[in-house]
Amino acid sequence: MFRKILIANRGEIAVRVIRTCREMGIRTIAVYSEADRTAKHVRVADEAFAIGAAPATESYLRIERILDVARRAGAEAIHPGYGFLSENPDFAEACARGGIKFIGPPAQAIRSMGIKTRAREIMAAAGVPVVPGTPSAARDVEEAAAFANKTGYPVMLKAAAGGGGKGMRLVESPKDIAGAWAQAQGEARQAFGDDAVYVEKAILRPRHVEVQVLADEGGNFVHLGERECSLQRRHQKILEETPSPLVEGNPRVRRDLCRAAIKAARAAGYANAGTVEFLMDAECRFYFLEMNTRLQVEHPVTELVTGIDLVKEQILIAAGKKLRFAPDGIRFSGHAMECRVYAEDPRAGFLPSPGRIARLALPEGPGIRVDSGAEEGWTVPLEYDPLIAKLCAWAPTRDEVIARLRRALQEFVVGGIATTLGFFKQLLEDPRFQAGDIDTGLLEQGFSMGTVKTALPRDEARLAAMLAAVQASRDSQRNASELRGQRASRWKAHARLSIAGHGGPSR
Ligand code: MV4
Repeated sequence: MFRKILIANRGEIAVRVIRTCREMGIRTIAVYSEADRTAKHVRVADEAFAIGAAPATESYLRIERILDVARRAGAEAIHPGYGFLSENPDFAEACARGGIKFIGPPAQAIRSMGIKTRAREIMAAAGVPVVPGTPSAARDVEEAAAFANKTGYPVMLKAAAGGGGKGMRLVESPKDIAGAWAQAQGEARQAFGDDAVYVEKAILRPRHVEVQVLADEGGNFVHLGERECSLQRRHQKILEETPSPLVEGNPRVRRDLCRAAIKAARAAGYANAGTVEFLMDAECRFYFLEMNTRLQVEHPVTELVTGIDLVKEQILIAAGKKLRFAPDGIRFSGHAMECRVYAEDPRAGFLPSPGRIARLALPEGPGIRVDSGAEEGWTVPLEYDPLIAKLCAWAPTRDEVIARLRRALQEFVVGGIATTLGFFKQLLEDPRFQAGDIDTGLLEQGFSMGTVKTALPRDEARLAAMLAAVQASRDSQRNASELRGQRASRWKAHARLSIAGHGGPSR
């Protein structure tokens, strides 16, 4: 077993990985940027090393500096967390070259799943259902239009190098396809340096359902059930739960979905923890969307219903241990939900509100788990994703989880900055949400938090600049491969702000 692990990340996920390492008797090495000198993850680690200036490109994304610290400090393995370098195949390879174990999948699996058309191709060949679409990128708009005419509108244009909704355009009729094609291509080029675009039939009112898998390095696989992640805003997940209310009443769908996920992981040549994302339509037909080759933000809900520490399993797998679970050996119990509590102002179109946390009282008590890298008196840096805490709850039933979360939200106090706590209080009161009616349109349609009518503060230019900077840096944590997209993010941040300024959410 490893004696020392370096955590190449910050915030709540670094703290969370450090906790498991400590339980396993493994020493932990933190790295930190200038903006994180006083951060919690630095204090709770056994050792900590400065790696550069505040921007992620100068610190958390610096492969050589991080490997240098690992060598100097004697780390045998690196846990990348999520975002930053976690899905960078070059980093995984650099670790291997440096004789340091990357706690994650083989570089080849990261690389092939990172190219969305390649991932689709692999899954289709393996018999995993994929959305009907062009097998690879369309050559030109004529080829895209030909596909659309054949399958029928609406269709979705997507960046081949993309993922996570960047460079994506819904096209409802033939007259719109030329414009949408140019937009998708332009956005893809700016965001990924690659303008390849492919076409899929659009799934209407889809749900996002994903399956957690574990694989050891000897080719054994197990699934840990599904997570419902349909509540999103601008492709950012807001609240996740397991089991999915939609899948729950449908054991055959669950069985097929989880089998498809294992088939997908096998086809990807996978090892370690991963997630297979699916789109699900109203009839519970499901289609492979992408595979996330990392530990995900929302992994705690799976931990709460299985009792399995996913980080511990990741470390055991990386150390060459065989999976400890039989294919049908996982016991699932009760229901779990996660609210991502952000330093954002829902009344100002979810504008980031970094600043000093003057007061912080975290909820506790039965069935509550809070993963946080924030502390009272600490200033949320504006350079990174402004997540303050993941508020998670477990209870025997979904209704009880909701009641528990509502209680916990009342206990949760954050003073000094705006947060999304009030937004969650309203969401959890919503009868549609309570009924499990959480298709992806809920947040964009009727459910509002005063975002529609509240005027934005006057100093638009200053706000736009701040929003753009924050958005660019949080993108770099959410998906390092999107780093090249900072210019695009800035452009989009302006676009979003102006849309919000005209009185409503953009989708
Ligand atoms: C789609 C889709 C409809 N049809 N693909 C892909 C990335 C993800 N962030 C959004 N994606 C979608 N891909 C086809 N062929 C609709 C979405 C989508 C979505 C999917 C699940 C949950 C929320 C969503 C919000 C907007 C768009």
